[in-house]
Amino acid sequence: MTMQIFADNTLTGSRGTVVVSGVASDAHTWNLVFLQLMIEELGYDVVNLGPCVSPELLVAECEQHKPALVVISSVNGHGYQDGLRLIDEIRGSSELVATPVVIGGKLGVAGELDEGAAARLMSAGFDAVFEDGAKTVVSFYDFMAALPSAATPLPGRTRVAV
Ligand code: B12
Repeated sequence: MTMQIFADNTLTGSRGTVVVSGVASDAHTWNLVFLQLMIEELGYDVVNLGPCVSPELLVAECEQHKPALVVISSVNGHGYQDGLRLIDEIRGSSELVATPVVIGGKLGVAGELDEGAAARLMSAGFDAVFEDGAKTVVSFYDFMAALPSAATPLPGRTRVAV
């Protein structure tokens, strides 16, 4: 179990499990390692599924681990398309209808996604979209700080891109 000393010097046990995953077309790995280390520092146990994960495998792993959060990362430019396919599969599972799921990274081939594309990711079922930018990691920390530690649905979906 991960142990973490927070800024206020309180020592606490794991806040729950977070599944980190790449998308089907994406072979990049250091983004996933980075996210794992960052989320572990926040006191969560991380199941890192690695790159090139099919939607079917992701759903099966999430049903098994019942995570407090699922973090999808993609940097090869196809994250928007892959993300739409993947969130459809996740929300199609009766066990994962309310599980918080976020996506982030370099999601399009032409720089930052337009407003419409990010909104489509959220109306398809993502709880937040973290596009690459100077403040992305800070926004993600804020999001994590507000996250319930159990697999609890979030009150509403918001865009957290910068
Ligand atoms: C190393 C690398 C590779 C290696 C990967 C090896 C490996 N084992 O990972 C190899 C050579 C395999 C590779 C292949 C390709 N790559 Co490449 N690659 C890179 C490179 C140079 C570094 C990536 C890296 O490791 N960064 C370090 C990690 C820690 O940072 P990161 O990935 O940027 O992630 C950060 C953020 O994006 C953010 N983040 C990411 N995900 C998430 C999720 C959330 C929730 C949050 C909050 C934040 C977040 O946090 C991270 C830390 O700040 C980048 C260029 C660059 N300088 O970034 C190109 C880059 C990612 N690659 C690119 C491309 C196009 C490709 C290829 C398509 C090239 C080709 N034509 O074959 C293939 C794709 C293969 C595939 N099927 O995916 C493009 C993507 C462009 C785009 N998005 O539009 C980039 C940006 C290069 C470029 N400028 O054109 N690549």
